[in-house]
Amino acid sequence: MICKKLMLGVALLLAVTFVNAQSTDKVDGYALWFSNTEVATAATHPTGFYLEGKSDTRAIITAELQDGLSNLFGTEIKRQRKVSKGILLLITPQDKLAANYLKSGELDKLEEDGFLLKKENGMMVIAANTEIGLLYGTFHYLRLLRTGEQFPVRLEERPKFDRRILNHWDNLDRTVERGYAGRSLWQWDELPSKVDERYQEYAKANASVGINGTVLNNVNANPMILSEEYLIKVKSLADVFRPYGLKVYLSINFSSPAQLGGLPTSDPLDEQVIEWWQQKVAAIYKEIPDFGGFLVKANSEGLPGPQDFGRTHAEGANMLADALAPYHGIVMWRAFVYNPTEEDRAKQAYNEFLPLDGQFRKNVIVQVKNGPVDFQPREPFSPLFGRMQNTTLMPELQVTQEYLGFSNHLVYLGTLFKEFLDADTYAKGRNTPVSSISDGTVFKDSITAIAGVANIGSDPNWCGHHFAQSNWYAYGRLAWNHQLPAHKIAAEWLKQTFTTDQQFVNAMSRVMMESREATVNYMTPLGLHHLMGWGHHYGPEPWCAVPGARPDWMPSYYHKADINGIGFNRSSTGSNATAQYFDPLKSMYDNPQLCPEEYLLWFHHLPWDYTLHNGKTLWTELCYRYSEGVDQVKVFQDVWRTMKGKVDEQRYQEVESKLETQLKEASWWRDACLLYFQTFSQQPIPSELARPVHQLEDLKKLKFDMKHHN
Ligand code: BDP
Repeated sequence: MICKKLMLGVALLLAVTFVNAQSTDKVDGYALWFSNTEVATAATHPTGFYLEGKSDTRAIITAELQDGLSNLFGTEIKRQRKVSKGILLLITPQDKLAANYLKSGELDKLEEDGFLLKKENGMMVIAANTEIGLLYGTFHYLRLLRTGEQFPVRLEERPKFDRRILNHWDNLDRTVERGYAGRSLWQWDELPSKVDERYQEYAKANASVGINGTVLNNVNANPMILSEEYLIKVKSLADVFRPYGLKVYLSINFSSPAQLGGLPTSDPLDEQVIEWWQQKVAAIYKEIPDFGGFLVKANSEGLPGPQDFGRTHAEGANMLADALAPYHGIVMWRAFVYNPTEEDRAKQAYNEFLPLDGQFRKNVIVQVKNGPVDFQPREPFSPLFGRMQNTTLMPELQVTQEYLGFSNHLVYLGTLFKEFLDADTYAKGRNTPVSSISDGTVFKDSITAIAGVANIGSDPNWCGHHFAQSNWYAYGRLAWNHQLPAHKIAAEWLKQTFTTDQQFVNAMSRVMMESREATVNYMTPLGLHHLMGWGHHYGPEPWCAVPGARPDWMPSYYHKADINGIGFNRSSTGSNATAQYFDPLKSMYDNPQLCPEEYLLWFHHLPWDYTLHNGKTLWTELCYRYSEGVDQVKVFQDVWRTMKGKVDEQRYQEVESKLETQLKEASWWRDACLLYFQTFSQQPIPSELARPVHQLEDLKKLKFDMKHHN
């Protein structure tokens, strides 16, 4: 308790530091979307706030309100001992005063995490069924103030997904797989004796956008995470996160019974193995009574799994699910599986999982990446969504920019997430988008969930690029409400992170909204994908051919460029991946004339002089798209320059320098791809477009140094 009080004290101190930092013009981004402390003049301020009782969560609410309101209104606003007119009242049905301020059944629809904001009897009221709901309501109110909105007359909010989870791909040695913001936040060597105050800031940031779960370690899991030594460390993190409503989950290695427990096998049907897991789960819950469950990557990219013992994914998942069920734990079983076979990689997860539909326990959720390949700048949605109708599915989005310029490129992913969530699957006729397939609307799943692979590290600004914070933010906001428009989230984030200056917000939200499309243009336009270098996944290497490497890890597997044309024929005359979709998508995707151009080369191999809808040939259009991508980044740079003075100097300079890198690398992508594909198309780059600034031979010699990007 003393320790918690101390931590809260530290949090308060930090909050004060943020205000000061702003005024000295040095803002390193540590304060995330709490950076902007402009005074909320437009809103009426409460005379104080009232909330009953004591608990860790109530203490957090008190500190957030006391700080937040006092900073925003420039006058001290305190917790009061009595309810009076003009006050902000926070209340749950368990509170003593509930009967006076809540009608019976008023909060029924809000479930556990929802909240109600209402104006009543001259008071502003935040009500929720749980303390965590109150905390979410508090953050929502503060967000309204920070974004210049009024307290609503009545607003009910309830999350679309029950579990809104971050997946950290963090290793126990503090390296981060596909992490570009320093080292892992988790200082395993210091835990549990030293608990860094940053963990609390992390939990706060998550709670402020409604994220309520975190998988601490990499899906390529080290069995050691389940050792007694590490479980004590995990417990200490869970204790910090609990009052923020953030549950801890772990990635497990399927062969832990053998590797950690010393058993002769990890066969999921073996009695000893079953018992080993039961005991392990019991030991976890003894330390962490609200532990969330396991995330499992099995029989994927060389990791062990049930198939090593002739068992199915369902048998493996169910064994773990049975061990977790008595404690209400869940298993998130990943569908990211593919092998170097003759079969198109994009079809494999579907082929492997669909036959298992209906065989999973109720507390198993199959976690499916948004696209059928792997987090490319653009992919169509995975056809498992909508097809697997008797299994709970959860989307896995990638917040970290593995294939989108790491933390060097400004790429707002709100638009990518939305494109996926809004994509109509046609599983039950028109208007059955991925979002309603996975949020329980269409299939009435008992648990609903969504995951985002985190982009967070030990860098002072958490995400490496100041604008990459917006992707963490947008993921959380969409996990809460996938109906929010991407531009609204961008504007919200800009206002809270920088300034509410309308010119700034308008201009920079336009940049953010265009940024992902620009990246698709300069990296992988018209449905191209997987053109990056091997291993690091950073720069362009469409020519990459590593002797002995798996063909499905090489770009040529995907672009299939030759003198006849370019693209992967996944139509009925090719791999027939189009058949995995429901009609009308199936027939649209199957026909190059009807296929949306953004997926053209995903589904078709077409001649260089194939005519597109705008009358240009495929080769010419590729040249245009690549050039447009570069031009878009130039515009982003110009717009940012006009923002000088509107934001603090430190973040201004840091973003400016990242944009310079992005521009350089956008033209690197354009030149590499166009010059390489030109060796097949044998056609000139249209004279009206900028000339390449590189030589193909020089680009091929470039060696990418990962050290500078971690
Ligand atoms: C790929 C990453 C790899 C991950 C894998 C996964 O390149 O590092 O381990 O996905 O999701 O995107 O398991």
